Amino acid sequence: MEISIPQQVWEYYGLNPANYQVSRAASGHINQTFIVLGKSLEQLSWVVQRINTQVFTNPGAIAQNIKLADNHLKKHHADYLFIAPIPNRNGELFSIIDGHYWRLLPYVTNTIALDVLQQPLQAYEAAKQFGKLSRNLDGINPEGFQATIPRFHDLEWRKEQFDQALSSADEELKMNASVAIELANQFNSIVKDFSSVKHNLPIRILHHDTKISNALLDKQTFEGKCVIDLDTLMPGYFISDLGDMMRTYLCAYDENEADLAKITIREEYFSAMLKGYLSEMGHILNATEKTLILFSGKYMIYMQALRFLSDYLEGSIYYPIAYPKHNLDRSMNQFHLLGQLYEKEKILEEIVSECLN
Ligand code: GN1
Ligand code: MG
Repeated sequence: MEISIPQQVWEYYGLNPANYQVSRAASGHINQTFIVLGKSLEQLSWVVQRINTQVFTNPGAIAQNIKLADNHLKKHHADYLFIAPIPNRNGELFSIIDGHYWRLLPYVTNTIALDVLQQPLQAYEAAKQFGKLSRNLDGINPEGFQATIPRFHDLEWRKEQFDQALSSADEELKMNASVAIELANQFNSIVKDFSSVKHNLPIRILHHDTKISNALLDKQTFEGKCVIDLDTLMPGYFISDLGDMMRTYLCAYDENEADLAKITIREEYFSAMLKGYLSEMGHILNATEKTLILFSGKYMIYMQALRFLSDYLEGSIYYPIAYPKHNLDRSMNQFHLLGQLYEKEKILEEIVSECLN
């Protein structure tokens, strides 16, 4: 059923719908997002979102985390552009209408969100924005922050979920996915590596969804402006953020590309991404974290491959699909990207050393 913005949402924020032109945002798997553009120049533009509460079962945790971060940023980094939801007429970050959670966010004019990068400069600028968020939140007390999705980036758990999905999967789906299943098992050592390194990593407040389309860049100059989509702003390890950047910055095609021959890694984007990220986080990451830069990519790409594959085996109940094998193709895309990362490991490690010096 086509969802539209209910009248009460407009009322909660004192907006008149007649003054706006509403369209649906094209990207984002989970929430429903509307772009609400002011029809005249005096009118500000907005983003309206309906939260997927099957995925985010505790929206209160999202609001709480954002408030804690917002207070810290206002106090210590007053100039930082933090895209927090606008409080409604009751001062709340969510407006609950017929059991659905709605929110209003500022629309940042003259910016673009890309699905794939076309210039290394964009990789530098976007990575710098995610690095800046982590740097500005460095030192914040993680107490009071909650996991908005428990065990979200716990690779051991994602592997267990995959094993479960496999054991209860339909025979036909299993047969279709036999190559991907084989790959899932082949790369299993990444889970063991994660288990052994995680205890040595500091807990930070991180974004946890640093895919490229969550960075806003200036439309003309591509200068980084801010990051969006703060639902998973929560405690975790830095490998989540840096890894998801690798997953989405390095290839010229996104996770939906089914032609595997196109899935290759662009070293110059890796270098630009890392420089941008380290320009903010270089002095904050500790020595152990610095040894795990390339590992972060393996960890996140493998996890996303497992998540797409598990969903395929479960009948595609989590990620919306455009055709029956979509999640299988996405999973193969990610395994291929992972393979490329291993193939280029030596040269990428050289770039890491160069960037750290
Ligand atoms: C989902 O909805 P979106 O596009 O922001 C997912 C991320 C995945 C991403 C893959 C809550 O993010 O973890 O990396 O799809 N978010 C959730 O494109 O599961
Ligand atoms: Mg997201």
